[in-house]
Amino acid sequence: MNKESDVNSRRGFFKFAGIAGGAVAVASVSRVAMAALPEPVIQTGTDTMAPLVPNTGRPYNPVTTLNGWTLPWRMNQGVKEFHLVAEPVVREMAPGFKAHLWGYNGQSPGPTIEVVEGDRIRIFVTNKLPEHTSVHWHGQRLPNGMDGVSGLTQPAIQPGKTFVYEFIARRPGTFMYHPHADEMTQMAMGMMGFWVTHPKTKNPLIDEVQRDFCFLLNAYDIDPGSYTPKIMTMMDFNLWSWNSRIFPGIDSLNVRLNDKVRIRIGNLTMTNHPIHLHGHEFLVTGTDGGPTPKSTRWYEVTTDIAVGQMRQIEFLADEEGDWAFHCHKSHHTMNAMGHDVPTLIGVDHRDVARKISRLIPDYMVMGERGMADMAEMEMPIPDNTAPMMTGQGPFGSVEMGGMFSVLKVRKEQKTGDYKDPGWFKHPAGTVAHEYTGAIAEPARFKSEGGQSMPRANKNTSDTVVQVRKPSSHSDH
Ligand SMILES: [Cu+2]
Repeated sequence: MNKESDVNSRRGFFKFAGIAGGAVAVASVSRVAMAALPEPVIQTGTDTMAPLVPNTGRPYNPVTTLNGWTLPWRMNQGVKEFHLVAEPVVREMAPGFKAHLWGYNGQSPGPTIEVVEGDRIRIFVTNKLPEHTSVHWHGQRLPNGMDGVSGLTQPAIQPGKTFVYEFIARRPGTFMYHPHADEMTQMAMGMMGFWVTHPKTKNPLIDEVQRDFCFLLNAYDIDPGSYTPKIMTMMDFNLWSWNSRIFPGIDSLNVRLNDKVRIRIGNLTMTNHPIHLHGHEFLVTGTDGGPTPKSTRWYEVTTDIAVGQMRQIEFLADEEGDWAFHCHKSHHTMNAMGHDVPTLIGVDHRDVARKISRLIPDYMVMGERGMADMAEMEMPIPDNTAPMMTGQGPFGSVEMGGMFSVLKVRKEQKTGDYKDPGWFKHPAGTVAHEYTGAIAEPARFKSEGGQSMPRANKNTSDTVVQVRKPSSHSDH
């Protein structure tokens, strides 16, 4: 049947709607249309929808959801009404690689919900999944019966049913939403979304920023050549994503030189992620509990985000360039096939390869000189498989996948313009380059036995460690 053509027709609609712009979309979206909002990835080719400027209710500075969008609402007698539809979706995780996930309103993750501190909110949740679900509003202060834990605080929402949640957004900050029913399956399938509650009045702990980005960390285990995540996986995920996108499918964060930038990140994977920014120092200005007291803030370039946590980082983008921004666990900047491959650096298996290729014509030895070759090789891979490491930069392959993007800081970027400015044009003489002068032999350190406890028996033979790991499972 035609889930695919359904998606395509929605794309067509969205292309059209995209021309009208965000603000108009709020006014014109009826409740029925809201339930059928399309996947915005296709909207303009940049994948990230422009911030949705509110035209009803209290004003605020909207966020930009990386490769995502904000859910429009309807004002009904002072109550902000949203409609979430839990349903199977097709998510393009990177160009040429589609996953069959579960999500909300046409995609995974679901749309970002943005409200203002003190807002009364009513959220209709329609279940179009083949099994029951519920929605937990992660981090919110709310009446116990609105907490969305099926079995504990409410009956589960059965397939075909619609439930209503209603509460007041009591504190400003960064939140998430996700099911609290068959969680292992539903979160492994991509059901989650971001939530931002903006401050009602000027808050001494919440600075005004020019750019405010948000995204969720999520992970999937999808076998090369297949479409559906394996839901029993606990550790060995092979796709590490931001908003269900993997590099080079993750949009860059485009900012103007000297913009104050906030990035909000929530972690709904099964492991922690040390998120690292190049070229700038940031402060953690908010956590799950809201804005951090100023006395607790210090500058750093990496912050670890544990499972279930949210972090807000802030910095002044005062260095021009294309700055890498990524998870610092190197396995999380690889796509499928990144694991279970033995390290073969220094192993010469030309002879073995010759013998095997007589039996298997496409056989290819991987990683004799490191793994960088992998990024350049045109290997035959099954259909619908994300290349392990890709992404062409201005100087060649970036050799990255997974949780990786680029912060682009530009003098020429206009205020409020989120368009990708292209690659940075480095001023002459500011790029690392080959040295072509004479090279002197390095003076090698010669002393031996200088350690505090010298080896007792000098007659035993030395041990040389060969770099060849068995395919042991590393911790992720
Ligand atoms: Cu990570």
